[in-house]
Formats: sequence, C-alpha cells, structure tokens
Amino acid sequence: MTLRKDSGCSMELGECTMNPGYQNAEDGGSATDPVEKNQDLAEEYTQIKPYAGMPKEVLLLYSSQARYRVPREILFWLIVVCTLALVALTVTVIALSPRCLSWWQASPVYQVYPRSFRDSDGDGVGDLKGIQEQLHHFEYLNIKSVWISPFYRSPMKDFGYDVEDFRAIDPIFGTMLDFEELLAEMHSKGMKLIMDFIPNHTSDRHRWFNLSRTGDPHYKDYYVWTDCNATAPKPNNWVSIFGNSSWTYDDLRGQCYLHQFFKEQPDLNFRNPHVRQEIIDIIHFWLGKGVDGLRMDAVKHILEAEHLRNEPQVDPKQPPEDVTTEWELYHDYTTSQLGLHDMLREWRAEMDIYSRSQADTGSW
Ligand SMILES: [Ca+2]
Ligand SMILES: [Ca+2]
Repeated sequence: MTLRKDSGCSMELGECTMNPGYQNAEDGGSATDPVEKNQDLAEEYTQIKPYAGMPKEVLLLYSSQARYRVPREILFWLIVVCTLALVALTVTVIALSPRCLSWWQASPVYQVYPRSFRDSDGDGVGDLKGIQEQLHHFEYLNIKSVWISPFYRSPMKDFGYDVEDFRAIDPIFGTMLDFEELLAEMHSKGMKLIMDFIPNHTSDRHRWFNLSRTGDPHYKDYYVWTDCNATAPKPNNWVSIFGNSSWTYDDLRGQCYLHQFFKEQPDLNFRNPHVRQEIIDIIHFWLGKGVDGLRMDAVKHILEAEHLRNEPQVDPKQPPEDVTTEWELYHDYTTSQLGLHDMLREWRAEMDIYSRSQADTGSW
C-alpha cells in the first residue's frame, strides 16, 4: 500500500515517519529549526515498525493493513461466537439437567422394624440401641434415609400402631436418651431419621380417650362418638380394616365410638380443632428434637363423613348382616374425604418451617 502526501512524495507505509502528525508527536508540535528537523526526519526515516505514542493518523494507517485488520476481525468474531456458544451451552445444560432432589428423593428409604432389627440387651426384643449398633449396615448399603416403625409408648395391641403417649418411648425399645443418641449418631454419619406417625387414632389407653369416655368438657369430642346401645344394631354398616363393625359400645360413656382398626384404637375426631392442634403440637415436638421427617400412617382413614350413612355394598344382593370385611363395601364415607388434603397441606406447612430453618443453617 502506498500513500501519497501533499509534498508529492510516494512512500511505503513504513515511511510514514514523514507524516506531519508523526513529527508533531515527536517534537510536541512545537516549531523547530528546519535544518534540525530535516536531520531528525532523516534519522527516523528508517523506522518501519509501529511505535509507542504514534499519532492517530499513523495508527490508522497501520491498523488498516490486512495483516492487522484480518487477525483483529477474526479475533472479534471468534469472541462473539464463543460467547454465544457458551450462553447456548449453559441454557441447554440447565434445561436438560434434572431438578435438584430433596434428601428424601435422593436416597432409598430403608424401613426398620425395631422389634426384629437388632436386640442390644438380649431380652429378645429389638431396640433403639440395637439400631445404633447397626448403623454401619446402612453405611455399607449407602442408605441415607431410615424410617423407623413406631416405638412410642404403647400397649402393643397393634405392635406400636396403638399409641398411648406420642411423646414417650416404649420401655421395650429404650429411653428418650437412647433415641437422642441414635438421632445424633445418625446425623453425624449424614443420615436422616424418619419417624412413623399415626394421626388417625390412639390407643384406648391414651389419656385423651379416658378423659373422653368420662365426658370431660374439653376432651369429650376428641373421638368420634355417636348414640347407640349395647343391644341395638350399630349406627351404620361401616366395618373395621380388621373385620366386623367399626363401632364399639362403651359402657362408661353410654355411646359407641368409631375405630377403623382394632377396637383398642379409637379414631380421633379431626373435625375438632383442638385435636388438629394436638397433632400439630406433636409434629413440632419431634421435629424440634431434630427428627428429619414423619411417615404418616393410615392417612386416607383420617376423616369420615359426618352424616354416617351406610356405605354401598360391593354386592347389593349380599345380606347386610353378612357384610363383615372391608372388601365388601365401597368406602365412600370412611376414606379420602373432602378436607383431607387441606389438613395434609396444613401439616406440611408446619414441617416446612423446620425445612427452611435447616436450609438456612446449611444443615439440610
Ligand atoms: Ca432389647
Ligand atoms: Ca379416622
């Protein structure tokens, strides 16, 4: 490339040291002696490379050369393409990646039946200390979540699913201290403990039921009671999961109470707001101790229809007095009633308080 200057000279780009701007940059634009100036130009005429502090005009001459322009444009478009590719890759990875899993989704849940799992003291019944001794078993299996079947204080009519006290450990399984030590060691090993929880009913030995039987003003509606007597037909055809009527007459109160399981397991009345609050308080009690989750038992049985109508028979021709098992009725009025999900959402909201607090402390 050549450049023709006003002086009439034709020069290669490297010869642009003759450019007036270049000279101005070198001498600061100040007037100098013409002889001295010519000597300077003669010396610098040999300079053929870009140099620091070159004036704009010279810089533009160099930068427009193909050997500078082409690599610059290649570099520019390479950066643009790489940036767009990186953005596209990031969006794709985010779109294709599975959602972050919660702890109960990320590991199989191992159910422990404490009575038979491991007996630490040789009395023939498994216990909480036995579970603690065997934690290496879960580590070996890479199990992070353990659900322990009920170990509340219980008369064991239904092997712990008949709870006498939701805040106490049954002595055959150990003490509250045993439980707390088990929980602490599980957490130290990065494991989660899920407790079994049975909100539908209590044991007939529960304090609430005894107070309800005697008609205590606060507790009289804690269970599902209805008028009947010892000899007349039951209030309706509802049957227990374990067979026969789900109603039992109570001599002390002079009414029938509902039990969807054994007669020693009276159903709580979840239409009573005090009962709902009791259950929430129990949830807080265990989560406050550090339990990681609750497995809810018999959830679909929690609510029953208030009208107490007979449930439809599977075989309409079957004599009603012969209906004694759950398989012979459609459970339109004793399972999955309207309002159940609202209650479950209410419990979940209470549990989420602990989820958030644990997430905030980084222990989740
Ligand atoms: Ca034992
Ligand atoms: Ca119920």
